[in-house]
Amino acid sequence: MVQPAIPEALDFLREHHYFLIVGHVEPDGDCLGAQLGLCSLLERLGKKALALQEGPFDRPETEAFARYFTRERPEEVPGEAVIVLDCSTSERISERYKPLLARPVLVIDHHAVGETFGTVRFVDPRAASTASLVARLFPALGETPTRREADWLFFGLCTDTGFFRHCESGFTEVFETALFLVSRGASPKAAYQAMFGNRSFAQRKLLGRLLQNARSLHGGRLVIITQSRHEKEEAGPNVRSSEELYSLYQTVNGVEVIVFLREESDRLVSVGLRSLNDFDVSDVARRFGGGGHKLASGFTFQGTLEGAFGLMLEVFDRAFQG
Ligand SMILES: [Mn+2]
Repeated sequence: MVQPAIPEALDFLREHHYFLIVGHVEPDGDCLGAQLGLCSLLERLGKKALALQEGPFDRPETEAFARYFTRERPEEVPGEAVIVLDCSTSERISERYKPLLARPVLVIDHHAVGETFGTVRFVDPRAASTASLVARLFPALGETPTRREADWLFFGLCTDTGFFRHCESGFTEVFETALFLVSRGASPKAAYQAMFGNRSFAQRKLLGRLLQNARSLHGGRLVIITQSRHEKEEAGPNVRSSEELYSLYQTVNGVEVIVFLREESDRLVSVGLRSLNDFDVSDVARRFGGGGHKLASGFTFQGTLEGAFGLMLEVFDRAFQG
């Protein structure tokens, strides 16, 4: 049995009839799967719902989702309500959709830290994914997910658990949700293929290159990987390998934190942070205006690649000595 949804969220869904469903910028599988699953549920309940997303859909596992989303928000409809998914703060919402926060807003999220925005909040940090929370809405509203809805939500759950690799003992909620979705037709095999298959040759070459760029610091506790703009351009548009990069370096003996610095322009570096255990990387990300979870977070650095590298050295010199 999946856990119950909170009554306030159910009332919000019952009361309104026209919904705009918003996620975060640079959407991942959890955000997209949760948006589509919820949109489809609301339509089946006889409501009007539109999933808004401007992408980019440039990860190999999210490309196929693009066609289900609308980019521009339509003319305002009287009484319209907004649902924000998978956003720990309103900063995670694209500028294009931020004006929508003036409407009644239901926030559905599973991040532990964040800003308390929205009219009604259905937030459970014990849930492994936002898709898990959307899954709870189905039985609570007397509905059963269709195969397609189950696939979307299962994909979200698989994304945020790294296909169950990040689940520790006691994470029974994950498997209760998985059982619920797989028994409604979700295919683990299809989800695995969608997550890890469908890579291009260029992607594999890039991965090889970035593996070479990694530096091991603090006796192997810290790994910093850099990608220059030149390497990014050489790989071609929409070629990313960051998640695989993290998972490969996570298998290295003694590693605690992995930092991936990607030069976006000569004054902008995106910083991705992953922790394996106790180190809370969301702390670091928040200090520099970013966000995320304890084990996965990120921020944008205004400056050069060398500057970002230096900053990370400074931060972790202090952190690992203290
Ligand atoms: Mn999520």
